[in-house]
Amino acid sequence: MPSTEFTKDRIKQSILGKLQRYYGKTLDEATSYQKYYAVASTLRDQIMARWVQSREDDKKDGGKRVYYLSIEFLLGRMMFNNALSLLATEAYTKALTELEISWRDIVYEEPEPGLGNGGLGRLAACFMDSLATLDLPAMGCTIRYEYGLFRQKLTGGQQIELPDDWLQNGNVWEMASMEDVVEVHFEGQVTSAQQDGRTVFTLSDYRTVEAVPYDMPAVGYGVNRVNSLRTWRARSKQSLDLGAFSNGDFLNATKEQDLAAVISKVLYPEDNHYEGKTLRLCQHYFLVSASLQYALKDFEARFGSDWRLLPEKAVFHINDTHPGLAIVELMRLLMDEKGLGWDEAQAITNRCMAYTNHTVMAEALERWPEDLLKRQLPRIYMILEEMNRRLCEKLWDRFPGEWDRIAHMAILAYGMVHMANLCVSQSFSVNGVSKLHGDIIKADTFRDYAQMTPRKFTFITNGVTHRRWLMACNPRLAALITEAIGDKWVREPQALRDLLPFRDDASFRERFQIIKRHNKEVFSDFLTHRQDMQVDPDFMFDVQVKRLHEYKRQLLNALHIHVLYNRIMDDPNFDMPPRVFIFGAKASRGYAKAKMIIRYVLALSRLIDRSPRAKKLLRVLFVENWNVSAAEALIPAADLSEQISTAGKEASGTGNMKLMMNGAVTIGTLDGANVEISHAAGRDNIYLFGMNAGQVAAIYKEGTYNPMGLFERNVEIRKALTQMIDGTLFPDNPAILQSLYHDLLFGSGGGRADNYFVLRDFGTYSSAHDQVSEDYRDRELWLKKAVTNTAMSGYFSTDRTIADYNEKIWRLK
Ligand code: 26Q
Repeated sequence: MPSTEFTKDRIKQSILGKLQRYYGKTLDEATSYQKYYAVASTLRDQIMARWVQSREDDKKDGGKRVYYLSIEFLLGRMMFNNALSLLATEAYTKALTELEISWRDIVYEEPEPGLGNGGLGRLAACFMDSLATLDLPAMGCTIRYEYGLFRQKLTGGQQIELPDDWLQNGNVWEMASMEDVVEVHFEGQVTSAQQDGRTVFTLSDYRTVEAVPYDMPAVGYGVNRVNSLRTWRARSKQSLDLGAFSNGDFLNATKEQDLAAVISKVLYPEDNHYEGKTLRLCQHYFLVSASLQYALKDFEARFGSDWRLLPEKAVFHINDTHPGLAIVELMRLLMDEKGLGWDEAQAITNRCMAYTNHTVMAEALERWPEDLLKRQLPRIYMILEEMNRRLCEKLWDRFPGEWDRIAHMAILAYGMVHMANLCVSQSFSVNGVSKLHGDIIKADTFRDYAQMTPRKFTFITNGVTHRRWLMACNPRLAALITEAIGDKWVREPQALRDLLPFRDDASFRERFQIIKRHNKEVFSDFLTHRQDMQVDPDFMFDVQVKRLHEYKRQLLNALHIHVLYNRIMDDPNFDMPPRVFIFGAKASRGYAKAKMIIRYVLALSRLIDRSPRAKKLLRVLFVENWNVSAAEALIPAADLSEQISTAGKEASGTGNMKLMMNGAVTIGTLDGANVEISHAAGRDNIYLFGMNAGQVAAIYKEGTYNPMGLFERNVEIRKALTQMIDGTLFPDNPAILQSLYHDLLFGSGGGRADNYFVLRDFGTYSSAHDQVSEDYRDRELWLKKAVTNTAMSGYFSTDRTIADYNEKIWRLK
């Protein structure tokens, strides 16, 4: 890629030019935000030329492309990564230095697009980076939420949620494409008529929402390709109903506007949890209808109207079931708009759709009441009914008389639309996101389908982009690696393995350690800036950062901290390497138990801080408003990575990979991608504990688990749990954590006691931690483990993941 555009002097000139033209300001007069905007704009200029060229090339090329449909893209800030992809960081750093601007001053000015909840959304963002870098033609499609995931404040020992108004100062990276505006229709009535010997269905009296696309560039690293992330904004077709307006009926004059105004307003904050809200369904349909209409228009422009060619030219990837209505919408478009018959339309559709499952948790499986769908999307519902009828006929042939099995596999059953069954039955590919998860969906979640069409099922282990999660966020480690093994790993991350011999090189280990220490200091500064707190870089950083969820077991971590506190307080001779337990986690607004766990962690933090003795060895830090930027600051500083979900519940995990890449050692269960991490790093370089997925399933099935026995036998557990509710933590209101306590020992609301086996796994968890403390004292031993983890993390780059998707599923180029 030519990088001649980026001479220091030209960069300086264009930054000053932007400040003058956009704001009428000199460098001295400009605010930090204006400087940020000017710098970002100069990068955008460079991206633009490549972006246009990529589109032109793709038009001429006539190849296949993938549309990655996802209700979430958790992008994170883009300025620095775009500079990196343009190979321009060095030139920019020099230019900025001469202008007396530091990256740090302006980077924080960029609003973070938090258009996602957690793993699923962040994965989609990493995919965009690797797709472009591998030079694959792809378009990401999502919603341009006006408000992203809420901002979290921690006040009075608990979480409160504030709106994330990320667009208030505009978005330098987006470009509206007014020529691609489409209409999406809701509600209305379906009528049928005979036309040329076939039945034609039309929707009338519908409500119209316009979908306006805003594209953001996904810049390939060191290549010319720039792909688009298309974000759809909803707007009213006409701002006023003029008829109603002139009659003075102002309420109805703006009715149309109401639906339009809310569809792209806010991201639902639920992670791994399904709630059947009408607006959420409208968001899903809005996204898929707009995206598919565009895709078909693009196909027609390139290839005309031979729709049988579609599967060779386009593949639609359904990121979890949320965009699953794409299947039905494609059927509708092919039949109602393009005039195809059912059989032809379905054959094409089935060859165009691929589906990834991201969760096996029952409460996250998406199901919609049939009557809701029928009301909001009557034509879509009709097609679903017919699709289901034909599916059940086939199933009946295959499993005659097996009513239960067929109901379990059907799209419509007991008044609900089962999105997973829709996706599994109508896609040509279904994949899990780690080896273990792939096995579980085949053996359990989709067992009947897997028996019927085993070859449809596969797994592709997740990854993370090593450009954002190593090169950009940990530049010193990246430089050390390159100095040791050259820069091949940048394009071929599995070459990180060449680092392995260096674990036996004492001077390399020393430098690795110095960088880790430096990153801890940088993180402490970041924390000062962000929440006016500091953290001692001489402490071991023990990190659990992820959405707050019972299955992820932050409670197990907290309980262990509580026990450590008691050990320190009860035994004057107790000693351990000083450790700070760092949490970052948002809880969904309505998830009471998750919020209670946050209160417990914050209460422990206060309790420890009150004891001069305890706080010398033990601290608890909660990073407020956990997001991509916080992750970029903390992960390079982490020593220990907590991946402690109940086995069988975490489909993959991706934070585990980011931490491994940055030299953190994992303490974890054999769940999700931890299994593969332990194979890659080797048994000696990970701390495994707890039941495995098979044992969890067995004990669950037996139904004989009795946490009360553990409570009675284990003094440490008994003491900590008792203190949870005896006023030790909340002297003024000891009952605050009552239900947490009660759940662990007795269960609640029909749920079983300790449903996620916190007490059951406590013993082995605590022993694993004792081993961690012992090993951490042996600095050389620990560093060897850390280096090994970085060296073996290359497999977990999304460059490998995307190559696998392309080979097994998409077959682009
Ligand atoms: C569905 C319907 C209605 C409302 C909300 C939802 C919903 C929203 C978000 C369901 C699930 C999610 C998010 C799931 C998620 O993030 N799963 C994670 O995906 C990662 C990427 O594959 C995995 O690494 C994690 O293990 C998995 O938990």
